Amino acid sequence: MGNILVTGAAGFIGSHTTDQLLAAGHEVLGVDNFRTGHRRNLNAALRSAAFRLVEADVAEPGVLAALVAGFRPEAIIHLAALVSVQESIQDPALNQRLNVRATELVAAAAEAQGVARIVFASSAAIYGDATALPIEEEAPKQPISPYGEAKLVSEGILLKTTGRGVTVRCHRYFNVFGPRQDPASPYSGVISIFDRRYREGKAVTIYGDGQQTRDFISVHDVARANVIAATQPGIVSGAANICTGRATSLRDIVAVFAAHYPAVSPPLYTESRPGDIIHSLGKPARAREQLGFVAQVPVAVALGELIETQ
Ligand code: UD2
Repeated sequence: MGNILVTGAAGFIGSHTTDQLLAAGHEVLGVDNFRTGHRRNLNAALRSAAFRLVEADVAEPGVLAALVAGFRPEAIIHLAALVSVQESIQDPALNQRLNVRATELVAAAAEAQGVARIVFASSAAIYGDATALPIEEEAPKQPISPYGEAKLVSEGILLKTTGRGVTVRCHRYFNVFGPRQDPASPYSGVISIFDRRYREGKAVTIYGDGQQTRDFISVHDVARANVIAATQPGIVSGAANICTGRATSLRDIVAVFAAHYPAVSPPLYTESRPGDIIHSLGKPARAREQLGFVAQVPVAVALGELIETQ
């Protein structure tokens, strides 16, 4: 079992990835600056002797190089990021620093110190408003936000290192949901917002008619894809969608919540959000071919688990 360094370990996807790595017997060094991550997400991990957590900013020059030199990881799973599309529009310089500069430092540290693999949190946001569904990896890349642009640029930076002995996997996550996702802003993932509203006994708001669909994928599946890419022998470099290939509408989501919370008032319907897309769906074939990854948790099951989570 190897040493794996996880950046953004205290975040939503990072903490689940850390939990699965530890369960599989790996030694994990987690790095987080707690800007949007939370120590409480790592409560379970922190009880493991195989886990160490360092508070540091990976966009700060020298930080990663020192950590990699000390820990000698065989893989870096780079999940630290500015995760809000909205914030990337408001503060493009911060987006550049946290989403591009940090990636350059990951690439440089990996290359200089012989790290065998990098797994990177890319996003379906790199495709922008895709016209043909399901979205294939070869589809046009026309990101419509600084966030999507930074993820696309980062893929390029990382894939350049592959010629120099590093295997790189770029994971284009679709709509990830599950426990520990932060519902803090109106632009947080819709399921995290709905979960909080139902827990509070309040009606949710649906923008539009609720027939819009997304390729919602459980964070448990996403974490498993990360573990496979970081640890399984024989993986080749490349980028792939991490999605289910199944469309779920907001009405489908609300139906599951409503069944669990019969006392909560029905949703309020209001105008669609400007710029909102109606349908998004990924094609999952390439992740299956290149990683042997197939999403396993049905959305209704993962939603039920989220609702039951304390
Ligand atoms: C956004 C981000 C994406 C990612 C994702 C989080 C953009 C362009 N994309 O995409 O990068 O961060 O969110 O999963 O910003 N909705 C409601 N009621 C609410 C909240 C949302 O009806 O209280 C609707 C929303 O208008 C949209 C759908 O739910 O039609 C999904 O919204 P989302 O923000 O979870 O996800 P998405 O795919 O629009």
